[in-house]
Amino acid sequence: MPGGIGVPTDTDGDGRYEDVNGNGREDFADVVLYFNQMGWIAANEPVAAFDLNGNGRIDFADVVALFNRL
Ligand SMILES: [Ca+2]
Ligand SMILES: [Ca+2]
Repeated sequence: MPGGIGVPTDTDGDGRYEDVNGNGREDFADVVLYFNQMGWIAANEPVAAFDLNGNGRIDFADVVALFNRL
């Protein structure tokens, strides 16, 4: 993803990519990148893989959900 380090990874095996920037762990940079690339994610990635709160779309609530995991 633009601005990322590597391929996003699923750090806990739940089928969602919490490690958005692909550096191998969940960190604040993932929250920032998710926020900055929300439109890109919605357009280019499978929604289910990045819909962290499970409401069926890529939205700001997912950024909050990601932040709350830290
Ligand atoms: Ca990360
Ligand atoms: Ca969502």
